[in-house]
Parts: sequence; C-alpha cells; structure tokens
Amino acid sequence: MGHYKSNVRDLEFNLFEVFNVQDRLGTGPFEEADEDTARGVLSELNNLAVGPLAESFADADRNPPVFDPATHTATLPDSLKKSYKALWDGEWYRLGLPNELGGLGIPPTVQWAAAELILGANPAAFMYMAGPNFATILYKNGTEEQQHWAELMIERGWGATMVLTEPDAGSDVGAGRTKAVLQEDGSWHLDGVKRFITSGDQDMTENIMHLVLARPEGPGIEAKAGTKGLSLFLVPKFHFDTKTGEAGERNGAFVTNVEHKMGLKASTTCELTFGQHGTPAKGWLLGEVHDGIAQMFQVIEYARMMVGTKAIGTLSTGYLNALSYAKERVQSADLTRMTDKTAPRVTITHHPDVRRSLMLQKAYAEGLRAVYLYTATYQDKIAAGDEDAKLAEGVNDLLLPIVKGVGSERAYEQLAQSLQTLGGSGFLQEYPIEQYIRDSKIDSLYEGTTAIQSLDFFFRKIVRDKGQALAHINGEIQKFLDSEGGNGRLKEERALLKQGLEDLQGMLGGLIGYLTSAQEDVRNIYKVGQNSVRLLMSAGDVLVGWLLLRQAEIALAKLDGTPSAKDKPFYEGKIAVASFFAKTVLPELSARRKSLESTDNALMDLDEAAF
Ligand code: ST9
Ligand code: FAD
Repeated sequence: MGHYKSNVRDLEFNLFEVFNVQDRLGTGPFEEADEDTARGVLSELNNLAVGPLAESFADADRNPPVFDPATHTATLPDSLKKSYKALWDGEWYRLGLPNELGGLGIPPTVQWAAAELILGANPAAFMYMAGPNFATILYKNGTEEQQHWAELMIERGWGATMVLTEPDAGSDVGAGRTKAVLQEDGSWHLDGVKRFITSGDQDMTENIMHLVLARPEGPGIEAKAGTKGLSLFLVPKFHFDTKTGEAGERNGAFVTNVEHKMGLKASTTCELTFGQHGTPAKGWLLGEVHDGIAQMFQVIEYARMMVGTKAIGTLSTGYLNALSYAKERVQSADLTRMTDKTAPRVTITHHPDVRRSLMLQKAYAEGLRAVYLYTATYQDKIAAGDEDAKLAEGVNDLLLPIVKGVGSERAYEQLAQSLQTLGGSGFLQEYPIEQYIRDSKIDSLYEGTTAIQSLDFFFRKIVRDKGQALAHINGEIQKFLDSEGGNGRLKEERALLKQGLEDLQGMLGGLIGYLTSAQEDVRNIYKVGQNSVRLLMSAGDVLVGWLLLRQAEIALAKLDGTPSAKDKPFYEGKIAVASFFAKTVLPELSARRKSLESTDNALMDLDEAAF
C-alpha cells in the first residue's frame, strides 16, 4: 500500500448528494458528460493516485532533484518521472482544458474533485503539469500567433511557470525590478533575477514556457510604479519553430539555483536569471497589451484554488492515516477503569482525547473539502454562462481567500494533530505524516501568505465589492437557518450556527467601524490589520459549520430511508461531525469577537525593542 488514502465516497457525496452536480451534466458546455462519466473519471484517477502517483511521493522527497550550476539544469529522480509519465499518458491534463483546446467538457466541481486525488497523492507531479493549463492563458489573452503557441504547448507537452517573485518583491509584487527592453523586431529582452520559481527547470519536457512579469522600457513607454506598471511576457526556455514548435537555440533565461527546502522537495523551486549569461532572454508581450498584473491574476486565481485543494487533500489523507493507526494501536486501559491495573488494554480510539482529536481532524478535512467544492459550484455557473454568472464571479472571488488561506492554515494545524495520534511513531519517516506536514507548510506561504489573503478578503472582496457577494452567502446561510430540514433534529446545532453567524457579522461590523474611524484617525486602520486573519479564519469556521450541517441534514434524510450497510456509518459520521463542530468550535467565535471589539493600538505603540 502506498501512503495515499483517498476519500472518493466523500467526494461523490458532495458532488451528487449535496451539490447535485448531475443536474448540470449533459447541458451546455458539459453536454458530453453525464454522471457515469464523472464517477468514472474519479474512479480511474483514484486507481492512478493510490498506485503509480503515490509511489514516488516518499522517494522523491528522500532523493530530491539535483541542480547542476555548470549547465543550469535540474535533474529529477526517475521515480517521479515515472509517476509524471503515468499522469501525462493518461491525458489527465485535459480535465482542466476548455473544450476548444481538447478539454473533456467536465465542470469545475468535478475537475477539482479529480484534482484533489492527484494533489493528495503527489502534489509536485500535479504542478509539473502546468503547461496545458497555462496555455489557456495564452489562448484567452494572446495574439492569433500566440494562440497557436498555446496549441503547441499542449500538443508537445511543454512545462510552464508563473514568474513574479524577486528577492525584494514577494508579497509586494509591485516592487519588482526585472525589466523588459523593446527590440526593433517587436520582441523584448528581459533583464533581472526572479526567485522561488516552481518548476523553473526539470528534465521531463521538451520546452518550458515562462510567464514573466517585468517592467517594460522602450521609446514612448512609461511604465507606472507598482503592479500596474508590470507587463506579462512569454519567455521560452528554448526558442522554437513557431509553426511546428520544434525546439531550437537556448534562450537566455537560466536557472541559477535550486532551493533546499523543508518539504515539497520533489518540486523544483528555482532562481531564474534573465539576460545575464551572455545570451539575451527574449520574450514576447502577451496579447501585445500592457496589462500584466490583471493577466497574471488569471493564473493566480487558479493557483490559489489549487493550493487550498492541495492542503485540504493532504489533511484528508493525514486524517485517514491517523484513523487507521488509531484503530489498531492498543495502549492503556479505558478511562472508566483507569485505577484497575489489571484492566484490559484497549485500542486508542477508546480514549476521549484521541476521539476528540480525530473528530476535529475529520471536521476540518471534510468541512473544508465541502468549502472548496461549494466554491467550485460557482465556477460551474461561470463556465456554463448562467444568468447569475456575474454574481457567481463575485462569490467565487470572495471564497478563494477562504479556500486558500483557511484551507492551508487549518490543514497544517490539524496535520499536527494527525501526527500526534500516532504518538512517537508519527515522528518517524516510516509513516507519511511528517512529510505531509513538511510538504503542506508551503501552502500558507506561496500564492500570497495568509495575511495577504486576509487583506484581500476584507478590503477587496468585501469592502470594495460593497458586500454584495457576502450578502449572497449570508442569505444562503440564513435560508438554512430558517428552514426546518432535519425534522427538528438539528435544532441545537442550528442555534449554535446562528450565534456563530451573528458573531461573524459582529466582527465584520467591528472592522468596518475601525475602517470608517480611520478617516478621523488614520492609525485606526491598524486595528483592521490586527484582526483581518481572525476575521478570515472565523469566516472559514462559519462556512465549515454551515456546510457540515447541510451535509448532516442530507444524511438524516438518507438514514430515514434504507441506506446500505456501508453507507449507514458514513451518514452517521456526517451527523456526528456536524454536531461536534457546532458544539465545540463555533462557540469560540464569541470570544474572538470580544477580542476583536476590544482591540486597541497598544501593539502598534510598542517600541520594537520591547519585542
Ligand atoms: C506562487 C506560485 O507563489 C506557487 C506555486 C504555483 C504552482 C502552479 C502550478 C499550477 C499547476 C496547474 C496544473 C493543472 C493541471 C490540471 C489537472 C486538472 C485535474 N483577484 O490591490 P492592488 C490585480 S506565484 C484578481 O492595488 P497592489 C488587479 O488587476 C507568486 N485580481 O494590489 C488589481 O487592479 P484593480 C504569488 C487582483 O497593492 C491589481 O492587481 N504571489 C486581485 O498593487 C492591483 O491591485 C502572490 O500571490 C485579486 N484578488 O499589489 C503575491 N488582487 O484593482 C501576493 C489584485 O484595478 N501578494 N488584483 O482591479 C498580493 O496578492 C498583493 O496583495 C498584491 C498587492 C501583489 C496584489
Ligand atoms: P514576504 O513578502 O517578505 O513576507 C514576510 C512576512 O511578512 C509574511 O508573514 C507576510 O505575511 C508578512 N507580510 C508581508 N507584507 C505584509 C502586509 N502588507 N501585511 C501583513 N503582513 C505582511 N513565486 C513565484 O513568482 N512563482 C512561483 O512559482 C513561486 N513558487 C514558490 C515556491 C516555493 C516553495 C516558495 C517558498 C515560494 C514560491 N514563490 C513563487 C514565492 C511566494 O509566492 C512568496 O514567497 C510569497 O508570496 C511571500 O513572499 P516573501 O517570501 O517575499 O515573503
């Protein structure tokens, strides 16, 4: 058995029993796919995930890619190449493509469920498969010629990267200094150093297309300061025949370092130097328009969803590994017989604290899975061009920082609980959890740290949106609170959710108050900054609580019928986890609200020397 424990039953429960994705299948852009197709995709991909994909997970961690500074190349371990080949040969990249580029006509909900299986089994392999997906950015924004390049990227299986970060420009992308100088032939020469570039080099694909943000220079061009002065350039590793795609001379974008990291070692993280090794780094402006940051955010939005799904998928396999260990491990007597030294020893699942911890892991693993799939239902609406697609865009935008920010923070925190369940054995490399923790730490850092997600959530997705998307979600939760589903059997939990929602609204009101009062005293904005992560995490908890209760309501109805012997405990688990989360986590929001409402600026007044 490999390391990966998937949860296809829960994926299918979300898709077909909670969100009723089957109603969408067979219609519009998803005309060719039906429920059997979707279930077939998950089942086939699951076989690949638990088998050939999971196989190289530990090996590529222990034998990570090797960098050769003389040739500026990174060589990947054979085990990983084998997993990648299995993924590529199965043409799974087609899941993420639009129909006109050879996509499979599967809605985003099913795509993300499928993505969880790959990301949970082998996240690095998923990320090396960026080429076709990033080609869609060329196809959407590019000139006619660049649209053809997009087709070549897919046909020829190229890799691709997103290149924003520089040593002095991380969260603050607009501080980037890499420049692009216009040439007479209309191309651009890039000059500068980028760092931390995922998949910046590898030896699995014929070519790599780098999507690079740089500041343009040339006659009549006056780039603005900050992100708005950045343009997006296409910079291939090798020049290529623009008709056939055949690779030619080496372009001047060279990998000058590969980082040694805490985790996710199978994925190369590269320093990429442009135009400083005697060969010009030639690039082409995407779509011949200077709109780089907006174009790059099309990539970022996908990548933020991916990072959240990766974290949540890792938490799920961490929890399931912990659970199966706990069911076997015998240690200590039952607490009711603690003074009886002759009492039989029991499996650790008998101990209340182990149960508490396992149930919390389950709550976040399954609750956050529901959050990312719920978010994807809005992406389905956008893809199908529904009447309310505009609103769906706003809601998707609002939920992305929750999927990414809350998903990554809770996954890392709860994976520590998964490890704890195994006791000292959890600390060993014999079990996968220590690697899960190392591999998932990155998720709260890249694609915008949690603090950046929280600022995006409050300032852009709530304040700038004038609360429209938020009002929609609030309305959805309110509908649930007002309904009588569950035959009165979830009354207490509904009341707890109602209180949690009120606390969240109170927190938001508090932050709006601080923001408004900043017009009088600008330093009051610090009070927003001190609490924005608290708000984001609390919004995540309310969503998790609500979606778990929606699931419980469905489970209750199923149990009223005649569920199969296998489904019965599944549905019972759904009710138990929703109730547990409502009773043990949602009440914490009242304390968080109090803390938020009593915020002063003592923290900001403190001399740095006192820290
Ligand atoms: C990174 C990569 O970390 C990590 C690994 C990725 C690997 C990818 C692999 C993918 C694999 C794919 C495989 C597919 C396989 C398919 C299989 C399927 C089964 N939303 O607020 P302002 C825009 S990369 C949209 O003034 P500042 C907008 O245009 C590095 N747009 O910002 C806006 O203009 P306007 C990641 C947004 O103060 C403009 O920006 N680095 C949003 O200038 C300016 O906005 C980061 O993420 C948004 N939420 O700059 C950086 N926000 O307002 C983090 C902004 O007119 N830092 N725009 O609309 C930030 O995000 C900062 O907040 C900042 C601030 C840079 C935006
Ligand atoms: P900093 O921006 O220096 O942040 C340091 C700390 O300060 C953080 O805790 C942050 O939250 C906080 N902070 C900063 N600004 C604020 C603020 N305004 N308010 C509150 N707190 C703030 N980049 C790419 O372009 N392409 C890639 O493919 C890519 N892949 C990566 C892979 C790995 C393994 C790693 C480690 C990084 C990768 N990155 C990539 C870069 C990544 O996106 C950045 O590391 C990230 O955006 C944070 O930037 P930074 O590391 O410079 O941290």
